[in-house]
Amino acid sequence: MTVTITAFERSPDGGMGLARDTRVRWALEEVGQAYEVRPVSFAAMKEPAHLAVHPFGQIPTYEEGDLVLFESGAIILHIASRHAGLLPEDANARARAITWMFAAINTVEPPILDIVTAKFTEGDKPWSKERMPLIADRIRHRLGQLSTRLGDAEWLDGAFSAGDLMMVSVLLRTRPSGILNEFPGLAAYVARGEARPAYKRAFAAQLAFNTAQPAAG
Ligand code: GTB
Repeated sequence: MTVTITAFERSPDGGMGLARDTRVRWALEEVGQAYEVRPVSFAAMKEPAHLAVHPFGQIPTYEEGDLVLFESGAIILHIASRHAGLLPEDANARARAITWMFAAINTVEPPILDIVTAKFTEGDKPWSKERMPLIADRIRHRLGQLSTRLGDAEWLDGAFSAGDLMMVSVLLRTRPSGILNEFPGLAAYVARGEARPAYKRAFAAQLAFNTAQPAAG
């Protein structure tokens, strides 16, 4: 069955791989599932046709026959549940891997998103500069806790799983701020994720996609 995902027609990051289609591409590459990509412009995202697929007018979405999904976490959980390779067979280990997926998007990602909002959406507000160090410290607090838990381990819980895929994807967004490099253990963990052949394929695909599209306007 053909799998189609949506991605920015042209990502604002110019192909750095930080938009959330990259994590979905990575999961599809890990399990060896071919996919097609439908580009969506910012304007088209808010049109009825796309809102029928994604109620919040965002990317990524996932279509497979009659199945239509949105939310990168749900999409990756679906991919990992349907294919071998991203979740352990053992029921308890599987539950722990899913826990790490939720930890990545519910506990680690929110303060990271705050810094993006503070910088790009609220950057012109008089209080924005004052807020920035507070948000950065909240990120440092979480990354410190995560770094302690990871310790010298290669992955968060045994073999690489969808939990690591999600956590690495979330942590990548802290790199532009420089905060990731304050935690050498986590920086090395992210580098291990990026070194996976499936990640490299996903990254290259989104880069080619973002650099091949004609410029908007
Ligand atoms: N919770 C949803 C999920 O996990 O799928 C969040 C989806 C989401 O935020 N999608 C963003 C979007 O569609 C793209 S990924 N935004 C358009 C809109 O809301 O109108 C977020 C993102 C955007 C840009 C960069 N960047 O340029 O670096 C990185 C990440």
